[in-house]
Amino acid sequence: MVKLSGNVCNTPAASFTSSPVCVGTAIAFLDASTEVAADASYAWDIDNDGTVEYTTAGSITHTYSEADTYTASLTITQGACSDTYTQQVTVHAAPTATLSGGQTVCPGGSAEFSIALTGTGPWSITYTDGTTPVTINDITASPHTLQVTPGSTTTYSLESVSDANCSGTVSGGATVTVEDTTPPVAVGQNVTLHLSEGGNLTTAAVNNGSSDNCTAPEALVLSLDKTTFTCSDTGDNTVVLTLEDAAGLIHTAQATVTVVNDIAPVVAFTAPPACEGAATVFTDMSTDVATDATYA
Ligand SMILES: [Ca+2]
Ligand SMILES: [Ca+2]
Repeated sequence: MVKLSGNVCNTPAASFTSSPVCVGTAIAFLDASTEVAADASYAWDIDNDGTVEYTTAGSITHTYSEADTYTASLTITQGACSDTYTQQVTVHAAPTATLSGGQTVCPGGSAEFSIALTGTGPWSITYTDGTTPVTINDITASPHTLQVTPGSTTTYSLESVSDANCSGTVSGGATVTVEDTTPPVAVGQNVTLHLSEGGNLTTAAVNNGSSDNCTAPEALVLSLDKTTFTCSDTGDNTVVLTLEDAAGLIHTAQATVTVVNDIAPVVAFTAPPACEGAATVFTDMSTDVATDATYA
C-alpha cells in the first residue's frame, strides 16, 4: 500500500478548443483537457471576469450576445491540484449592406448607386431589380458603387450580404427614374437668303447649335414655319425654328431671314401681228419681277 503524504495529487492539464462563430450562434468550447481525474471539477469562466458561468465537466456551448473577442478560461481542480487554461474566442459581427441612391437618367442612360458595407471583406452581395437577382462576389471595399442601365424606371433592392465570416442583413433601396423632362434648347441664327440660290430655307441654315439633355443633336427634329421665299418676301422676315426632342418636348427660337432679290428680271412681252391701223396688244410676260420693280 502506498502512503501519500502532503498534497500529492495528479495535476490536470486543462485545455479546450473553439472556432469563431457569428453573433447569435452558440460557440462550442470543446474540452481537450488531459490528466483529468474522475473527481475533477470544472469551472468555465467564459468572459474571464472571475465569475464562473458553467461547472459542466466536459464540453460546453455558450451564445454571446455581442460580437467581440472574449477571453475564456477553464479551471480544472482535482484534490489539491488544479490547472487553468485561457484562450481567446471570437464572435464575429454580422455584416450589413445598405443600398442608397436614386437618380433620374435619360433613356438609355446609366445610373450609379452606393452600397455601404460593414463587416470584414471580401463581401458578396445579391441585389435585384425586382425580377432578376444579381450576385457580386469579392467586393473588397465599402462603399461599393454599382452601375446599372435600366430600360425603364426601376427600383433596386438588396437580397443578401455576406462577408468573410458571416451572412448578414440588408436594407435600403434605390430607384432609377428613366425619363426626359427637360425641353431642348433651340438656338437660331439670322440668315441671308439669296433668291438666286433658290429661295429655300433649310433648318440647318437657321440652327445654331440647338441641343438637348438627352437627345443627340442629329436625332432632334427641327422644323421651320416657312421654308420657301420669293421676291415678294424681299427684306427681313421672322421665322420660327421649332425643336423637338425624343421625349416630344418642344422649344422654339426666332431668327431673321433677310431675303435678297438678286435675280435679274426677265423682260418679255408679246405683240401679235395686228392689221395696220389696229391697236397692237402688248402683254407683259416678264418673270422674276420684284415688288419694287419699275417698268419703263
Ligand atoms: Ca464570467
Ligand atoms: Ca430633353
